[in-house]
Amino acid sequence: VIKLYGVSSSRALRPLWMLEELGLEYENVPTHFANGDTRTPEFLKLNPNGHIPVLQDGDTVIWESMAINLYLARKYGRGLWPATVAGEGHAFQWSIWAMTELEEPLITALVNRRVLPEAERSEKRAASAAERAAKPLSVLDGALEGRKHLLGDAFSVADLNVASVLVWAKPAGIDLAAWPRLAAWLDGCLSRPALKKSRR
Ligand SMILES: N[C@@H](CCC(=O)N[C@@H](CS)C(=O)NCC(=O)O)C(=O)O
Repeated sequence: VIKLYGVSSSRALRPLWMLEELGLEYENVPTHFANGDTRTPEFLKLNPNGHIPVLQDGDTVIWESMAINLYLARKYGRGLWPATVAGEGHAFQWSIWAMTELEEPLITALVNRRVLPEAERSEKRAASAAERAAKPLSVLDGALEGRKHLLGDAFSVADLNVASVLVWAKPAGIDLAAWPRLAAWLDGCLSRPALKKSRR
């Protein structure tokens, strides 16, 4: 049985979305990021980093949200996994790019506009993060020129992984109107029924 540790109000949304997309049976072990669940000796055995999400698939334990999704798509998701080695390279590229180029400015804006108690928020930090996000957002918009999805016509693990980071754009108050291709592609990704199911 597949177990996914985490809660959907966290980065665990990413593999929950993937699990729903693949129609797999799994158990969601509720593990919260803010109540000590990620510091118990049992949990630290699974992920010594003390973070959610963690996937347990039989004897295989994987942490890091993007790695979990690449693993799941490779193992179970013929339709979401690229058909060529070049496509696999691009799936890795977009997944690592989402984490290294896109995630930080988005989460900084989100935290300073939504997550922190009001007194601790900084609109200055949020606005500067939103400015930093413009560069990767332009790159993504450019990559979508002439194609429906990141790897071509079909929705794939690359789209899911990048869109699962960009779910933060709206709550972070980042206006995507300047990047119409990106905005349309993101709307398509975020309206997938599997994402709705993963948000419990
Ligand atoms: N790069 C990791 C980050 C994981 C992470 O920071 N998770 C947060 C929740 S979104 C967490 O577990 N925080 C609680 C803690 O560190 O104890 C991933 O994408 O999986």
